[in-house]
Amino acid sequence: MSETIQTLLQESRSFPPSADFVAQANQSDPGVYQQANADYLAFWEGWARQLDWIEPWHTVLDWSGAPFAKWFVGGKLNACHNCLDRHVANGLGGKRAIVWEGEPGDERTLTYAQLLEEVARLANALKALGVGKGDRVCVYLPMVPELAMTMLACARIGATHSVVFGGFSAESLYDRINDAGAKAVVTADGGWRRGGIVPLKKAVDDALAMGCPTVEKVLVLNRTGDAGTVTNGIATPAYDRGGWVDGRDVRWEDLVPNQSADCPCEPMDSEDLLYILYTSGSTGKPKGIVHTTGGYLTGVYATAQWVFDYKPDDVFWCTADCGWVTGHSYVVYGPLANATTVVMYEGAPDTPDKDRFWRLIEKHRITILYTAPTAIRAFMKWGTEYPDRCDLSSLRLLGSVGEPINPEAWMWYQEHIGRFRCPIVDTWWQTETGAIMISPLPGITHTKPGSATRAFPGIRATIFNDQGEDVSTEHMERVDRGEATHAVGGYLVITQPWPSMLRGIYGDPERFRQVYWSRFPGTYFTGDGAKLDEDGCFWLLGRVDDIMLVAGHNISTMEVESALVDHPAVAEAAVIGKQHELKGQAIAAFVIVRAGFVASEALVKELKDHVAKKIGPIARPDDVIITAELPKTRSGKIMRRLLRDVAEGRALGDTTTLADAAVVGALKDKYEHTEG
Ligand code: 6R9
Repeated sequence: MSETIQTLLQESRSFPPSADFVAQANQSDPGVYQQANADYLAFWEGWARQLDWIEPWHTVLDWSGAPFAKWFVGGKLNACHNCLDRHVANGLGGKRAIVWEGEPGDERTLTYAQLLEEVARLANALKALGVGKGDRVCVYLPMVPELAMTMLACARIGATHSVVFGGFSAESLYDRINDAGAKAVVTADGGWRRGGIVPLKKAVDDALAMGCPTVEKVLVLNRTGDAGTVTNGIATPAYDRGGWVDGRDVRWEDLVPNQSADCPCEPMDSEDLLYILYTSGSTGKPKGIVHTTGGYLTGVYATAQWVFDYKPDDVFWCTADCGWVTGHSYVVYGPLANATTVVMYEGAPDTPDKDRFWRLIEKHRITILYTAPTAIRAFMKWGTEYPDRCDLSSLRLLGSVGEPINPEAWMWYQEHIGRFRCPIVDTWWQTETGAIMISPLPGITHTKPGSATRAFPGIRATIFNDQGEDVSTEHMERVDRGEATHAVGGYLVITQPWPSMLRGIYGDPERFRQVYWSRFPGTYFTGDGAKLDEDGCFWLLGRVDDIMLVAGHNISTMEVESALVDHPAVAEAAVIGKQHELKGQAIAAFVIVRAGFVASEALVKELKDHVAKKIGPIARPDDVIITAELPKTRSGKIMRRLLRDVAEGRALGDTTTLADAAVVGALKDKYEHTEG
């Protein structure tokens, strides 16, 4: 990777925080990095002390069983208590906890006191279904308040939740239910998406029909409930039709409202399981990532407070679904542990129109928006008229997560959404890390379009070469002497434990060691490539599997994509390396053009030339395919593996995690007709 081409680093724009932002920031002292890293255990202990503990810990970190960490050993606490009860006890019962909007436009607001009451009833309902401490509960719900409630109710009684994204198929659900050995499933009749109903209960029925012997009960929320059929004067809601199994299936409205609102929190060991979350992983069997209670809560609490700079009046909207880790850490646990008001939205960003996000911001006076580059690029493609017609003046901070954000998208976000008033925090982290690891602190960091900048205080991230040598130390010494002229690149690794780190892969300790700890023994391998620039800022390059070797040069797919998106005609690009007899790999690019541009041979040539000019002739793509859609996982990550299958003329691999399976078939046809 040492030869990696330096294009991204032609990006030299840098934006210091405004004096006004600094003056009010939760953290504005640049010395915090040095202080935290001088004694990282004391730093994290300071954060943990800000939570309520039933019993204190005796040891901050036990790393003797590495790579299986234990944090705040001996401590006891309850995550739900820390997200709800303690705020109500502190006089915040009347503060809004969740402001929710359904796709059809229905709304619901829950104060901290109301949310606590609902969660306590639901916790008692789960108990009535036989769920107790240590049991696993599979949660398969749309983005409705009941989803957050179910997570918190599980935490309250010490059950482990395993949320499965509502867009996943019955088959994915079946795999996840059985891997976790779930005792109960919480679902809904359906959820709203682009004006239609996603049939969730039906998928649960299909999954259970394939054989899920551990499941005893299914709790079913009536979300979309049309009137259904009426037989002999008795109405049967739509969600009861077919598939309903008496004794197994229980209607939410029959059980939950009758429960007592008094349900004490189960005292949990700091290392007791809080949840399992299956990674979207684009290859292989899904991994059940395990998170425990004390360290996880400490990590999300701390990062949310400093990265998002919460103030008592903030209205925070993280657009992620709770089916992803971003929804766990920054819709539910991080903001609620900080007593923040969170916005939840059920549906699509273009329903009823392409301004839905901006209408939500305008209506709820949202102050902090946290979304993904894939969404930002869609907004760029749709055009600025949609945000331009809305009042976005309530916004004061913007965040990005999920993929590298290319400089063009970053600048667009800053100009058209932040209107040059809002710092942007590009946050790098993973399901496995539990909390944000690399990100600006908005009151300190000079942000750069495309760079996630620095590791959070108390986190040690660095770059290793193929031999496992740390290439950053010497580089940073050169930086200090003012001698560093270019960046160093390699594998992003984390060299010391952190509180919210995964505690393993559920039921598979060997795979855990092998996937994360064997490439560089003793060090956590992220699987991502990165560069460190002459200011010590990280530039993420995507998964190392996505780095191409073209005629002896390492070129990251992300760099070529960035160069393409820099062209005015390009809205989105996905780049892969395909096998090539002479070069090893040749570059193929799949490109979506912006509204107003037409696909033509001249444009294809222009794009190839553009990349060659921006990066160098070596990076000139052999193929540029103009397409209407790209194959993505449901969390918006491009599935390059499938594009490689297309470009290399193979039969298509596993497409079950695709958001829209038809996309690849169409691309394959198109590729075979336009190749060359
Ligand atoms: C939080 C989340 C993790 C992978 C990660 C990396 C990519 C996430 C990023 C980013 C560049 C960022 N990724 N954030 N790449 N810049 N700000 O997305 O978790 O779904 O587990 O994905 O996503 O490749 O390794 P997860």
